[in-house]
Amino acid sequence: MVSAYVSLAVADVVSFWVRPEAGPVVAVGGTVVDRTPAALKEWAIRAFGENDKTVLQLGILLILAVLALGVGLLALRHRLLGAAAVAAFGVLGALAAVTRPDSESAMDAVPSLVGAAAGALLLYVLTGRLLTPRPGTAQADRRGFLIVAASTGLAATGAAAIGRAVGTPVQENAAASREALRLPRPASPAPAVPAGAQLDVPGISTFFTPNRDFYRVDTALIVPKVNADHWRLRIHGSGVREERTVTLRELMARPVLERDITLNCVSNPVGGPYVGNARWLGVRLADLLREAGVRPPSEGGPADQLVARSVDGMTIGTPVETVMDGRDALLAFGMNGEPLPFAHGFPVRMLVPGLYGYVSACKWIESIELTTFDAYDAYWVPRGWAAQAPVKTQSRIDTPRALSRPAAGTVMVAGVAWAQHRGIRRVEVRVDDGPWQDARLGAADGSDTWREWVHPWTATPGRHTLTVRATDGTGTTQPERRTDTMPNGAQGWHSVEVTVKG
Ligand SMILES: Nc1nc2c(c(=O)[nH]1)N[C@H]1C(S)=C(S)[C@@H](COP(=O)(O)O)O[C@H]1N2
Ligand SMILES: [Mo]
Repeated sequence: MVSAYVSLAVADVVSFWVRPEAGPVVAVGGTVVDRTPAALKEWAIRAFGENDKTVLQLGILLILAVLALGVGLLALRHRLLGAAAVAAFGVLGALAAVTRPDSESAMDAVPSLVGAAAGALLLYVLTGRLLTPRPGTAQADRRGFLIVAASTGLAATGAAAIGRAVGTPVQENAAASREALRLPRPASPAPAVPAGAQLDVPGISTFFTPNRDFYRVDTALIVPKVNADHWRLRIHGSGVREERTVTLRELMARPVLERDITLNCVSNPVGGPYVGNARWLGVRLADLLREAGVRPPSEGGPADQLVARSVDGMTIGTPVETVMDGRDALLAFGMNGEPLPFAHGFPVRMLVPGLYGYVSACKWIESIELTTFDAYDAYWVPRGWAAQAPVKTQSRIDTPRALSRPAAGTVMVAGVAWAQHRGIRRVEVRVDDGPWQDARLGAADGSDTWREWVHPWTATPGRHTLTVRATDGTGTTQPERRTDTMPNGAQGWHSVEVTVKG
C-alpha cells in the first residue's frame, strides 16, 4: 500500500510538469467516463449529482488499494514478480494517458511510468526488509521497513503537496490571462430586464443565476485551463470557402452581443437543478460562418451539422440550420459581467438558445467543423443520446419545497418555467385533484429565458400535492406523462407533496 501510494504521489508530481491531465488517476478516470455504459452514467449523475467525479476518483483509489494489497502479498512470495506487477499497472496508466483524446504527445506516458518505476523499486526494497533477517538475528528487519516506508511516504506527500500548491506553469498563465482580460462593450446590449421578471417570493430561483451557483455538467476530471493569449478557433470543413482561424482578440473586435439565455442539461430530471439563466457576452456565430462561406442546408449548403470540438476532446454536434436561423447563437466569452469562469468554458464557449447543452454549448471550444449528421456522430450519440435535441417545455416548483411543512393560510407556490426560443405563455397550478388554476407570470425577458411564476394558495391543514404545468409560446402544453431523460430530455409534470400544519 505504501508503494502504491508513493507511486501515485510521484506520478502526481511529475504530471504537474508534463500535463495535469496526464496523471494516472485522471487518465484512467477519463477512460472510465468515456466507456461507462450510458445507463450507469445516468445513475451516477442521479445518485451523486455534481460530486460524481469525486466519487469516481475515490472509487479508483479504493480499487487500487485493494489491488495493492494483492500485489503486496504476491511480492512477499516473489519480490521481482511483485515489482513487475506494479510496473504493469504503470504501463496501463501510461496507455490510458496517451490514448486520451486531448493527448498530443507521448510525454503523457511519463507520469505513470515514472510513478510506477518509483513504486516498483520501493516495493522491492520494502519486501527485501521484511524477507531478509536483520544482521546477526533471525528476525525480519521491521525497523528498517518502517523507516523506509515512513520516510518515502512522507517525502512523496510533501512533494505532491508542494506541487499542487505551486500549480503548473500552464495553469498559472491561464489564470493570469483571465485576470488581464477586459471585456468589450456590447454593440448590441441586452434589452433591459423588465421590472417584475424577478418575483419577490422567498425561496424562488433568482432570475439570473450567479456564476458560482450555475450548474456544471461536463466530462472533464480536471477543468481545462486554457491561456486566452494562445487560444485559437479553427473553422473548417464542408462548404467552408476558406479555412479560418480566429484569435480571442479578433473575436472581441467584432460586433459584440449581450444576451440573456437560459441553459439546461438534457440529464436534468423533472424538477431537477441542471438549469440556469445568465447574461452572456459574445459574437454571433452565424455571421462568422457566413463570412467563411457557409450556407445553411435551406440555401443549398452541403453541411447540416456543425461539430464543435473542445481542448479536452469533447465533440458536440449542432444543426447548422438552427445556428443560422436568426436566433442568437453565440460564441460567448462573458458570463454575468465577467470573463467565463474556467468551469464554464474559458475563454470561449458556444451557446444556442433552444437546444440542450450537449448539442450546443461546447465549452473550451477549439474548432468548428462543418459536416453532416450522416457522416459524423458527436460524443454522446453512440452513447445512446439523440443527435438532435431541442429543449422540452418544463416547469419547476421552487417553493414550497417537497416534504416541507408550511403553516395554514396563504402559501406562495412559485417557481420557474422554460421553453427557450419558444417562450412561456402560461403556467398553471393544481392542488391535489382540483382544477388547474392560472399562476401569475413574472414579466417575460424574452423567449430565450426562463419565466418566473407564482400562485397564492389558501392552504388547509393536511397533506397536499401541488402540481405545475406550462404552456409554451406555440400553445403546446407540457404532457403529463413522465419520460426518462434519455434519449432527448425528460418530460412530465413536476409535483411536490407538502404537509400543511394546522
Ligand atoms: N467541452 C465540453 N463542453 C460541454 C460539456 C462537456 O462535457 N465538455 N458538457 C455539455 C453539457 S452536457 C452541458 S448541459 C453544458 C453545461 O454547461 P455548464 O457546465 O456551463 O452549465 O455544457 C456542455 N458543454
Ligand atoms: Mo447536459
